[in-house]
Amino acid sequence: MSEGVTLSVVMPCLNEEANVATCVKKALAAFAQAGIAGEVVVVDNGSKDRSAELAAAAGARVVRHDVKGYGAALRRGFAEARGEFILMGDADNTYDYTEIPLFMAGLRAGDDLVMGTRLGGTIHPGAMPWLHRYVGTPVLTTVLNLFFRARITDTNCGMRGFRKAAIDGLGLKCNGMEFASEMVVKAARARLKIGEVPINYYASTAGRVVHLRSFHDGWRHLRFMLVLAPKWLFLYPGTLLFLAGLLLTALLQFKEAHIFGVPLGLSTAVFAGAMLILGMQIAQFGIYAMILDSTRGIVPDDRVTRLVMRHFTLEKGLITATLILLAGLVLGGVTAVLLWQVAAAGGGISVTATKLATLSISIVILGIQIMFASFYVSLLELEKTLG
Ligand SMILES: Nc1nc2c(ncn2[C@@H]2O[C@H](COP(=O)(O)OP(=O)(O)O)[C@@H](O)[C@H]2O)c(=O)[nH]1
Ligand SMILES: [Mg+2]
Repeated sequence: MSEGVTLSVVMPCLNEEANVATCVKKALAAFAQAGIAGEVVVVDNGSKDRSAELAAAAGARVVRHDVKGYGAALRRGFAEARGEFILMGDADNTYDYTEIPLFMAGLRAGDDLVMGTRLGGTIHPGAMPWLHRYVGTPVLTTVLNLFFRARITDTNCGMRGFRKAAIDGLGLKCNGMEFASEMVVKAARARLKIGEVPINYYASTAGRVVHLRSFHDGWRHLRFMLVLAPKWLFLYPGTLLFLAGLLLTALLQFKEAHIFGVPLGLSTAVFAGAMLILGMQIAQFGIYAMILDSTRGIVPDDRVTRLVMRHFTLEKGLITATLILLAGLVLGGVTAVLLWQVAAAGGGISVTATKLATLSISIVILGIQIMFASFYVSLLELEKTLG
């Protein structure tokens, strides 16, 4: 890239006067030892101590940024970086910058993103609180791997190397700590090549103010993964609920059907109807979200989106909806006749007729819902054709 810089080390820094100079010096030493044409960019946004001055004295280019937050600082640092590759890491001396060559090896071998892994490496005494080591990080990592098939072992690791152009294309936006998740999630969704290297993780200086707030930031990471995984948030649970509703509805048609010895009666019919409607609604949100993702073009289309995009037309949607609606109305008519007959014969509540009434109402609702959903999907698709 420009001016012959191969690697830019970007460090976000907020009140790290005890450690930032050491970090900068270690990175520069690694450049010298491995023969890397490198630069160190320290991004400070509001340190009240001498961080900026000490970082500059140690040989870093210090950039001031006025938007607060870890993600905001890093994004500014990436924009300032002149290298073809970037390595990001904390300025608290918890990461060992002499390990830079490990990341360079991965990047030179063709990885777009090389994640450090503390869990797969060595966590030195006092470096990571118990809650993060055994709960937070493993849980978030498992969710990430499940949702996005990333196959990494430490999603929260703050030391990462990447090809600048690959990450620039991801449209990263977060300002806070959840930026760490945003980067891996979007990289995995965009099917970038992600590698991993085991690293050492050390305790920082005693008494240092930690910026990460366990529950607040943990939730923000999780929230982020959920909204970027519409299949897991909406489509799978919604479909499951709908199928369970269908199964119950089928069972309800048999008089002798029992679940755990209890006969299936009117309340089960009401539950089944609710499951059908709710399941369909939740799954529909998933389809909207997936089409929206594909409209934005950062993510390769998945199978469901492709299927919808290829086969869906507003007319097909409306015809299907009308047929379902008609089926519901016919069933409703039949039910009404049945109810009149029972009433005429002086009977009380007819279980069969009430079950049918519930079912017909559910089917009518589903039909109407599919009708409006079809309009909404075609609106989203229009966005894609126009965009
Ligand atoms: N510039 C800047 N740096 C920040 C901000 N918040 C955190 N940092 C830096 O980002 C790095 C990570 O923060 P840290 O407290 O070590 O989080 P942890 O390693 O996840 O516990 C450190 O180098 C901090 O100085 C911020 O708002 N602005
Ligand atoms: Mg840290």
